[in-house]
Amino acid sequence: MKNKIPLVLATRNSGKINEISAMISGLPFEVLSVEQFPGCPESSEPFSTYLENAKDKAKVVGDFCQTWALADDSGLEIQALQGAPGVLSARFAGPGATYRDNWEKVLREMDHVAANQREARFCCYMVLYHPSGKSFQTLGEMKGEIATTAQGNQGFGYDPIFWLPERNRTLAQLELSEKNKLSHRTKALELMVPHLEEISRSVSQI
Ligand code: ITT
Repeated sequence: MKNKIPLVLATRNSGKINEISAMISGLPFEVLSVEQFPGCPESSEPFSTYLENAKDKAKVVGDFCQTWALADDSGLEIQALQGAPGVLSARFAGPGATYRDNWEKVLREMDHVAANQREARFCCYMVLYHPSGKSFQTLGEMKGEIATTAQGNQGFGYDPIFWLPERNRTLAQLELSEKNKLSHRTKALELMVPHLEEISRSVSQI
């Protein structure tokens, strides 16, 4: 097939863009950014579930750009905090919070929590949407623990406090290629690959 299929990443999070672009680079899709579509609206993520928010993010962008759109809504869930920050991960320390504000709040709230009760997981609900109405959804998860101090400067979001016992490091101490072998986003995208392949096959037959 000569032409690649346009696919807009429905996010303005540069960490996600770097990760997804690297993961998808082997497939016959031309990965586009919302910045290439002036005036492209953004979902306000109004829902209380990841899946509804991910669907809304993908639909808002796909309908505007009239192409396939790929979105994810993801978050950190901490057992000792009854699943918080959860769907509010991006805004845990309030509207406009920085990544640092958010992970500092987690560290403060986890201050009293014993070493053997610091389990956490990332989850990623991914939605691939086309304005014709076709859509696919997948879920990826990654288990770990909340560190007692922030370490590392790679990645984004809560990576500096997400401890991987089997690596003896936080996610922010891993290179992007290493994180991309393990992450919740990778797992969701791996499950999306058969759908992307099916789309590329059906387009190449036209
Ligand atoms: P978009 O909505 O534009 O995609 P966002 O940053 O608002 O970007 P989410 O609504 O999905 O993304 O919020 C997810 C938050 O969860 C994100 O801001 C991070 O704080 C955190 N998060 C998600 N995936 C992460 C990862 O791989 N590493 C660290 N933190 C992550």
